Amino acid sequence: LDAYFNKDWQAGDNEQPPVTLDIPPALYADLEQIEILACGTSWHAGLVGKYLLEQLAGIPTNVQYASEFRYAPSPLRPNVMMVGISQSGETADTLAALATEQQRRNGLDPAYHARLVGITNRPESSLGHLVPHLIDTHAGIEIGVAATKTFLAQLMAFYALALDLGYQRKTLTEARIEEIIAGLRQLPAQIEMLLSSQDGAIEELAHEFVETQDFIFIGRGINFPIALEGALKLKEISYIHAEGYPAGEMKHGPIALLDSKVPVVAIAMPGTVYEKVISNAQEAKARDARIVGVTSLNGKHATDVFDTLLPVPVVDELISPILSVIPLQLLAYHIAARRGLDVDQPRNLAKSVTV
Ligand code: F1P
Repeated sequence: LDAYFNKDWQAGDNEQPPVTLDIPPALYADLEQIEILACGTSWHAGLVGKYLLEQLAGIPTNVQYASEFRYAPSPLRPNVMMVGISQSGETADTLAALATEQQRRNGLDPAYHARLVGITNRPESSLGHLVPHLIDTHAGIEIGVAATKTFLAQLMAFYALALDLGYQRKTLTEARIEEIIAGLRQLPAQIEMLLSSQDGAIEELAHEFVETQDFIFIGRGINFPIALEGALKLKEISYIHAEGYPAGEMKHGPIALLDSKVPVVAIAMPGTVYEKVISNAQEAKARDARIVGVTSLNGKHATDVFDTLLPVPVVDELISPILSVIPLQLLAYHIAARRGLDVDQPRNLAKSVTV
């Protein structure tokens, strides 16, 4: 872990570690719960984080919208670690939620003291100054307003945190940690391959969706937040109405929306929930929806169900969100470009929401 994420990093094929994780062991002591606070895309990274922290480190984790939490914080509990995520490090809601939490815990029993951690690519930001402990994602600033590369980097921060906690709490074997890190190490090459092999195909595909008015994205498990993020990217930069759902929730309402005019993007990465997502995609196909599938090339039945395939390299399900989100980012980008929109400066959106 140290060799991959922090102090013992040896300069080699990369210039710096994927993230710098420098959390003192005292922050983990008697830890009972983690509260994640964020907005927008960072909130989606938090949802992936919840999955990792609960499944790998066995810590109950809540993900809260900072814009809600700041006015209605959860009841105080002891031994809670608060994790604020913000790529800009300047989002007012996230800063206010963290500051509120810090203040209301002041003067209480030490078990209730705020254990604040920030995740950002801008350690020099207000978030960097507010929190005593940072996971620096080294992602640089986002050129565009809509977060893309910093989202991948925020996910990496959660792999680092969950693996570190899982190691300390002995919920993970060393062999499993090594296996996951080996998978993470392959990501840069896999991302290069994905970008070079799929960018053109997705650009072509985007032509077919220029007039589309509604999209639905579905996913399960660790890829459910990626369905939310795919939908958000499309809203933010293409101005197309899009919703993300946990695939199993479709039958509880949203399925009524489906017809031939509403494409459904199904994130079906091979793993524990693959068959379930395929069956949800089949339900949508039976309602005449066009099905776009995000899957690895070895996904069984994929070609039967999906009208269009967005292939991603073969990857462990646990780290698949880092790859599965990329075709969705590209899709939003190319549809927006095709519509003649400014992908870097979408209307009504600010680089950092400071009010
Ligand atoms: C949060 C956020 C972004 C979104 C847009 C508005 O930003 O919701 O996710 O793309 O830029 O702000 P941050 O707290 O991660 O900087």
